[in-house]
Formats: sequence, structure tokens, C-alpha cells
Amino acid sequence: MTAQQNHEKQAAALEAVNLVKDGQVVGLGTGSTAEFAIREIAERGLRITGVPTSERSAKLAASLGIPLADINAVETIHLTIDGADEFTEELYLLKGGGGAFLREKIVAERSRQEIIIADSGKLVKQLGAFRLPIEVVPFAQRFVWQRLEMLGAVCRLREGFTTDEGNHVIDADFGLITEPAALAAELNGITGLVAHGLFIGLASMVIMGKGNEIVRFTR
Ligand code: ABF
Repeated sequence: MTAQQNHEKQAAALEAVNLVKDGQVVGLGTGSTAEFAIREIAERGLRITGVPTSERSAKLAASLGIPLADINAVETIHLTIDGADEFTEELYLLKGGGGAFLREKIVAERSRQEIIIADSGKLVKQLGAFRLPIEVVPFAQRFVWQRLEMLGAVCRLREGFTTDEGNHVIDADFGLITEPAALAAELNGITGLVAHGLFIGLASMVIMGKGNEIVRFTR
């Protein structure tokens, strides 16, 4: 990661944390950009309850003294701050490089606001330069792998990686994804495919650091 990327990630995170209010339930994203936001929440002493999207983020938040709640124990999630691997101006996201995308998607679905923070390198015209992460139950791995190949993907197992839910990840190269919503619908119908990294219609806003500026993308 370059110094410029780090600067842009941190700037986007600081801007997103301005949206956080005392008393809120806040979804805590996963990845290096989301980590800046978690640290900033603690730094500002914001009195929130965190719902982490991964064991990694839970450990970080706990170490910083942020009170955490089990997602099944909260009535609502007011706002979530998370990263992404790619995003478009239409707020289509490709996520999952960090392997936490099932929990990230569940938290995003339950959030009143899903705020994505990113450096300028994440903005793309079309998703897909980054391989699409697919979470699969081990029992269905061969079946899902074959179905993904039938859809045109070149598949690669994320070696030596198990998700927080104990599943495997296949990184599927579909090339540039011209119809993300259509592909997401196809993938949603594959039995044993637990989650994919296409987040369609979930982001409320993307806050992007660009040089010394902040650029916002909204629906
Ligand atoms: C997470 O943020 C993942 O979905 C995504 O892979 C990651 C991006 O990582 P980073 O912020 O380190 O670039 O939400």
C-alpha cells in the first residue's frame, strides 16, 4: 500500500466517522480502510455499540475498548462503515478480498445506512478486474465450482483460508462484469453458494479519498 493510498483511506475514514453519533449501533467493517474508521471511533471516544463484520474487526474493536453486541441481540444497526475492493459510480460494489463478505453482507442488509470508504484506486468503470470472491460450504465445493465454470468463470480456491463461518472461498474470475445484477441473481440461485462479493443496491454512499480531496457518491 502506497503512502498516497493510506492517506486517501484515512481521509475517507475520518469523513465517515463524522456521521457517527453517540448512542448508535454501528456496523464495524473489515479491511485496512475500515480499520482506520474503527480506530477513529475509539480515538474520538464515541459512545456507540459496535457490531463487527469479522473476528478480526471484533478483536481490534475490543482491544480499543469499543463495546460490542451480537448482531442477533440488536434491534437495528443505525450505520455501518465498511470498505470495498472495487466500486462503480452506480454504487455497485465488489467486496470480499478480506474474506469477511458473508457477515459484511448480513450487516449491510440490516443497516439503515451502509457507508463505504475507499481510496481512489477502488473506483472502476466496470467490476471484475478483482476476482469475485464466492463463499461455499465445503460439502458443495465441487458442485459450485462446476456451476461457476458453466457461467464462464475461471476458479481458484483461496488456499489455506477458512471463513469465520468455517466455509471455503473460491475466487472466480468472470472477466469484466457487464451485468452485475444479473450475475448476482444467477449466483444467488446456486445451492451451497453461501455468499458472493457483489453488493448491489446495498451501499447508501461511497466516500472516496482522492489526493487531498473527498469525493462522495450517492444514489
Ligand atoms: C472489506 O474491505 C472487504 O470486503 C474488502 O475486501 C476490503 C477492502 O480492503 P481494504 O480496505 O484493505 O482495501 O470490506
